Amino acid sequence: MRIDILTILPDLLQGPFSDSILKRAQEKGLAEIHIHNIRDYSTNKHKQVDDYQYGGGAGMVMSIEPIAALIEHLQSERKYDEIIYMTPDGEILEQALSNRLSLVDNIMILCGHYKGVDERIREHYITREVSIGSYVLSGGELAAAVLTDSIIRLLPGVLNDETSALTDSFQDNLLSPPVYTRPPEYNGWKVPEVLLSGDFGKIEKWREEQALERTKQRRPDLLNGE
Ligand code: 6GU
Repeated sequence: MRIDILTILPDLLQGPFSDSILKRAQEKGLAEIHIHNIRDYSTNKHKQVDDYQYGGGAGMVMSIEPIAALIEHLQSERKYDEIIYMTPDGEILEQALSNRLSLVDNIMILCGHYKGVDERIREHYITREVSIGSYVLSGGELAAAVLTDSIIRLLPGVLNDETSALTDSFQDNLLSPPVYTRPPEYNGWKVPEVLLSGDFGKIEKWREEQALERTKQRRPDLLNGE
């Protein structure tokens, strides 16, 4: 799997991919993440990547030329399964989308900024528009990092115990049950007896009940298939 991220703020994206699971996935050769600076494709004297919007109004718009040049440069090298635009007016990211995207080979992700990109980019290049929730971020970079993380961790071999992505919250529309580790008692606060019982049948049943109860309490929408 290869992910190319197109941004005007490449430094903002270095951190999330140089640590922990995403770093290891790249070191193991399971994922390649390439960050491209849109500004490098500006032919403008001042390396400008935005401009005033036609029709007037506050806020700059990301210009078509440098983004189109970068997209076409990448497309000349390989075929992309998806070209995703990160924008607050996109489809809200859910686990099912990450699951689907984890099965393709090449993804491009364009990070939005300012008032957004020239609409012609969306019309002619973008195959999918994604938001990570109903709130506004300063730019699409953090959202692109969230989307990338949610995809890469699903690739076979990325997590140490391959089954652990399968038991994540949301994979079966259930939240995860509570977890505990040593000590068995702290400040008088005890770990549930059943977890110390060694009876794996009982433990599994308890976890299922807890997961269901937690989902009913916190996210009943998941149970209703909403
Ligand atoms: Cl993808 N971009 C921005 N700017 N804000 C967001 C978002 C994306 N998703 C939620 N809020």
